[in-house]
Amino acid sequence: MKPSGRKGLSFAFDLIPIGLEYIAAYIKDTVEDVHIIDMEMEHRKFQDLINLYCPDLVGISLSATEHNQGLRLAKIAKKNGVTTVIGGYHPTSVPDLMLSCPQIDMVVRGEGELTMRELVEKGTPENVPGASYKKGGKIIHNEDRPRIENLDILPFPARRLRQYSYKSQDRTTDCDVIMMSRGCNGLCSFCCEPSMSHGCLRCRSPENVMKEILETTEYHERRPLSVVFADPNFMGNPNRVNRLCDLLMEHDLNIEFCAMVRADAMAKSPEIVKKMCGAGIIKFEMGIESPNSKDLKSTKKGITTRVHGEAVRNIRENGGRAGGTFVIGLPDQTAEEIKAFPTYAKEIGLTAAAFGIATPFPGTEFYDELDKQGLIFETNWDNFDEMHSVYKTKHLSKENIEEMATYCMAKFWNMDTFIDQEMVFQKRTRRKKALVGFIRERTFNVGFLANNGNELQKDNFGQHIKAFLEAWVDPHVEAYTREVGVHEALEMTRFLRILGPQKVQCSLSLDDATVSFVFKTTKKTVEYIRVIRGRQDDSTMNLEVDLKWLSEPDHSNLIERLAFLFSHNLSIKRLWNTFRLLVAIGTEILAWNLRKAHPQK
Ligand code: B12
Ligand code: SF4
Repeated sequence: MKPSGRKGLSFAFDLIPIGLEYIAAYIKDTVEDVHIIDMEMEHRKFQDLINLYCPDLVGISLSATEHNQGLRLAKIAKKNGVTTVIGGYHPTSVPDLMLSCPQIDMVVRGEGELTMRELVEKGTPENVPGASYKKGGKIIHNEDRPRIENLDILPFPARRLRQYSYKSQDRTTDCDVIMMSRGCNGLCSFCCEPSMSHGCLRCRSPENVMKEILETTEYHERRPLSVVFADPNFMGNPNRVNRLCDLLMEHDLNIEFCAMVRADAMAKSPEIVKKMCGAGIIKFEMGIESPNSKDLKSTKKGITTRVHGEAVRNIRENGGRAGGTFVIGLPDQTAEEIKAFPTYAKEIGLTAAAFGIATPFPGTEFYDELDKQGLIFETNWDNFDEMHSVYKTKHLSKENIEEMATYCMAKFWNMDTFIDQEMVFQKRTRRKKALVGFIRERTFNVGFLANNGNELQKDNFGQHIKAFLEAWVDPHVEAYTREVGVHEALEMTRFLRILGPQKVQCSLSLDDATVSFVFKTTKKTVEYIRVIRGRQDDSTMNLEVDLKWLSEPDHSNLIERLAFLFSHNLSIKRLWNTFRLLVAIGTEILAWNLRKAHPQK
């Protein structure tokens, strides 16, 4: 079982419980029946599933944010007399805490395949390496199970047992997860990997991975696919990645891969980066963490800021997406330091960035240090999601840090970043993206931000939206779009011809706070995009968006909202301009749909 509860990045796409699929594949032949239930995707109640499947054993996979939901599921299982076992990064770090709950019978520490098989075969946890359990009111921890050194012995994850259709952010493309390696040789103080894999990285053979990729494409009936390599450190063995790229290039696959990589590896191997982008591995997530050497040192990241720029350059030159994650709210960071993060992210050329709040997960060095000093105040595991502040820092309050996270996100994710993404995208595809495709992607971004924001600050959403609006006002957007030319990044020739010379103003407001995006167009170009506080008087047409809508997902008053959107265009001239805008958009949508129906044209 995977408990429900989306957090952070999982609002962007569905999370596939690949660990459970690995275990299911490994025990399939020793049990009568095995089912994988993902409560995030499941519509039936757990009690109904128990009645349906009558399980002897329920295994639950947990990360910290799933602690509460996992215990709830275990309680229901236990009430039905079913034995419970849990595993994953979180229980591996806190087996005693988990076993202190009456509904948990066993914990599997570390990799689960071999331990789970032995458990179901023996029918008892006694003397099963890697298992912790209770006996006579006492908690027993069996010896650790040695790591699986040769990952090629593992059967591929049991995708055929999947009951759900997992999708990527656009909700139309299938997505999947593949692991080339396990573990990481990094020692970052905030990461669970050092305690999970003890600094040991093991890699599958590229041939074995390729076989799984081909099987996965068959599973998805050769539909376009978005695949995340879930390796914590994908470039940990560059030679094997190099060979995998050779194998990938022998096939004509419609797959876009994403990988989590260390910046130093990407800086060191420009040739392999080039090859990866050529082979379809085009999206990268790097732990940039901070522009300050003191933070990189205190977190034991083991890299210098010098490699940041080099890594990003190597990816951009080949048209890849250079994504970076930052850690904000470290114990001695100040507001000024954090405010500089998004600017640094743009300076080094990242085309995607996330700003997570430093979170002490049990099992990490970071947790031990803060716990020793009694600084962790949060007791609800739901909030250990890198989006909430959970411990006391020297200079900033919880509210300050959470608002900083919003500020950084808004400062980075502005129109200049979106256009920059398209300019890099063109290097690889040699074509401009269609305007409709671009707008569609932005609506997914808004959905992601709204979901994330609603989740992050349920009671404080308005305050965060206002911080967002404030951060968006940035003269750099106008300077950048004047220099680059939005029409150079997007295919909009026909659109501009129909729309003509305009100053389209799109105003976003919440209560008394308003920010406007002004798009200045000619018949052939977009001269600039300007972001201003308030409204500008000389626009030729206005679009009005009330951001209260974001916290009200109910679309029953759609007509009312559409009327409000165009409500500031009541003169004949403005109505005519609005009409031109609607015709221009309508024509683009029609062309987009025709192209999708007849891609060869
Ligand atoms: C890939 C990955 C992701 C991907 C997931 C892709 C997918 N599956 O679709 C993405 C990028 C989406 C992601 C998102 C997040 N992640 Co993440 N992620 C990872 C990473 C790199 C690898 C995890 C993985 O897939 N391992 C491979 C599989 C095979 O292993 P596994 O699932 O652990 O399962 C094995 C064992 O744990 C065990 N096991 C697991 N479950 C069970 C159950 C039973 C019954 C048994 C017996 C055994 C068992 O057996 C399995 C097979 O050996 C880790 C580690 C890292 N260094 O960063 C972080 C990590 C898991 N993520 C983490 C976090 C915090 C997050 C986010 C909250 C980040 C954010 N702010 O958005 C979100 C969470 C989203 C959510 N839960 O809603 C933390 C979790 C910390 C903790 N203690 O809980 C980790 C450990 C990183 C860290 N900070 O150290 N993540
Ligand atoms: S490099 Fe990444 S996966 Fe490795 S220890 Fe550091 S944060 Fe964890």
